[in-house]
Amino acid sequence: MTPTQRYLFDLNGYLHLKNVLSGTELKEAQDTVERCIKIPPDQLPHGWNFSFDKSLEALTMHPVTWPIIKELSDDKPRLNRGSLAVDTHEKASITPLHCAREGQGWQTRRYEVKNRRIFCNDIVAFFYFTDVYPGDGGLVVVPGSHKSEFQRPEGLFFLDLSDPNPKLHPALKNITPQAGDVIVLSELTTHGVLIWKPKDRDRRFLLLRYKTQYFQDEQGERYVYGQELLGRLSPETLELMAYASYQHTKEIVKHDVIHLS
Ligand SMILES: O=C(O)CCC(=O)C(=O)O
Repeated sequence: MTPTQRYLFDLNGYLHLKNVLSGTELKEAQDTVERCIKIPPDQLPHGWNFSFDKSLEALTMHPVTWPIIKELSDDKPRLNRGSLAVDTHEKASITPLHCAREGQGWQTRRYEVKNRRIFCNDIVAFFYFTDVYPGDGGLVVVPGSHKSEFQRPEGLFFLDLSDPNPKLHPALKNITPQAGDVIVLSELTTHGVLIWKPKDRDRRFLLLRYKTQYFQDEQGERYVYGQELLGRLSPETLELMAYASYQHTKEIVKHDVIHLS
């Protein structure tokens, strides 16, 4: 991580990285997503859409985000899931604010700073393929909440989850990425999703979830990898997805740039 990224992530609990994808990377990913969303969901491996094409699979270790994932996991990363999201105006409800501390066991998630590096054992990267403009809706976060020590008062932020135009509390921030941008978020940072308002555009992005390689995910059973999925992936990605002991160092973390073979 650069000193600026480290400062901002520590301050806010997330990073908004602009123009991460080159023009070619973005176009290839957009074309892939267009093809992928035409396939009936029951014919795609649930939660694993990133395996659909190398243009998406390569994003799991993109040269801009990979050093960040390595630092946050203290060089012990595991890709836990990679799914596409397409958000349209038809979803008529706000996704309530949530974070991994609530409902998944506050004891299980950590955010620490040690030896001038940040450690975080539950990370998500959102790769955006379409633009979000102020007023559209989409992701909202409570900046700084990854360090919050108090329970969030019930009903503080959203009272009516069907309201497409809620008045945002000043502690909330609506994030408006452009296509090619990436949001890296600690799952300890409280976040939710406003109703998507545009009728002529949707919000498309890839969610890549990372844990430490020795963290036993509470949803692991739901997302067992089928042979069909595993057969499509490159050895580097399979290594990224592998559980391993705390002592083990994966070959992929020794490199900042990974080429999928
Ligand atoms: O739709 C989004 O932008 C965020 C999704 C979300 O809340 C999550 O992955 O935990």
